[in-house]
Amino acid sequence: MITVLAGGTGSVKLVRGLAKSAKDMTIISNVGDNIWLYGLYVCPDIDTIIYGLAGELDEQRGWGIKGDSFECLAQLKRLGAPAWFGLGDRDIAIHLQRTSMIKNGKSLSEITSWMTDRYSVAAKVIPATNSEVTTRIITSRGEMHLQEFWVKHRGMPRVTGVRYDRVDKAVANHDAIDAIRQSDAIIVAPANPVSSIGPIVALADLRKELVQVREKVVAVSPLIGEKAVSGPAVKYMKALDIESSPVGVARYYQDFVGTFVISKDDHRFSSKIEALGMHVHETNITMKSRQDEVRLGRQILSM
Ligand code: FO1
Ligand code: CA
Repeated sequence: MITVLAGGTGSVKLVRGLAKSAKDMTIISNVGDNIWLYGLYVCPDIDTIIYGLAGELDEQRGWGIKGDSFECLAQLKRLGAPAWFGLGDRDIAIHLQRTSMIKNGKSLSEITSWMTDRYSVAAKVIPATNSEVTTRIITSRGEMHLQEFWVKHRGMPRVTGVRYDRVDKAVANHDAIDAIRQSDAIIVAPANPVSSIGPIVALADLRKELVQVREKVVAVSPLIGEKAVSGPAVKYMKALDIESSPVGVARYYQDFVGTFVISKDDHRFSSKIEALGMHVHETNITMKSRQDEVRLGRQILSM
């Protein structure tokens, strides 16, 4: 069996590729992006992975359900409610049901397991923690929720810091710990290191497990050269003084990753990454098609 540490948009391609070859796959999902809106609990990374595996993801946007409409949001706007977050009509159904289950005492992991069943997704999806851990971005315009920074303010304010609210009090889901212990390989998806993988590995009990099985942990670089494949990774990395290159990411992952997969165009970084005590694997890591996803997935599984 394998376990994947994943965020949303940046991770779903590799997760989908791995699903084609891996029989028994567990995905440990970031929860730092989760947000309460209109009294509803929205879990973007969990939903992106499940919609992606179910074939329902809007792949142009990288989030939400394809073909969805936004009538409810338009009406909310008319009512004067803040409408900066694009909740689709069909997407809202999951937030309504999830919130009602939370109010009835279900845990986020129980709800997520129910959701994979409903969408006929074979993989297990486990929220990294059932505690509310929230990624907060510290900017020139004050501290705000990650979604406020990225969606409401379009990632424009200058970023000076990132923190994971309440991570010190949070405990990892026990099923996530078990999956790490039992897996033949643990794969870190090419996700934003600070906002997608960061909140998962900031859980002290989970990180401790990863450190112990470091030789089985394979990370795929989310950067090619100095640029992120997608999203604001570089902005967050700069704020945390992490060099914006695969070497910077490797250093950030140094204590819990044994093998680092980089683009074959990034050969010049290999020796620096090897000096961190990691194996380096150079290949084509861009995923533009389903074929690319499956090819990279297979390559990782055969390492
Ligand atoms: N991202 C956006 O850039 N704009 C949106 O309006 C938006 C809505 C949205 C709704 C549901 C959902 O599951 C995800 C959504 N996302 C949206 C993506 C989300 O903000 C991601 O967590 C971030 O892009 C960070 O990875
Ligand atoms: Ca995300």
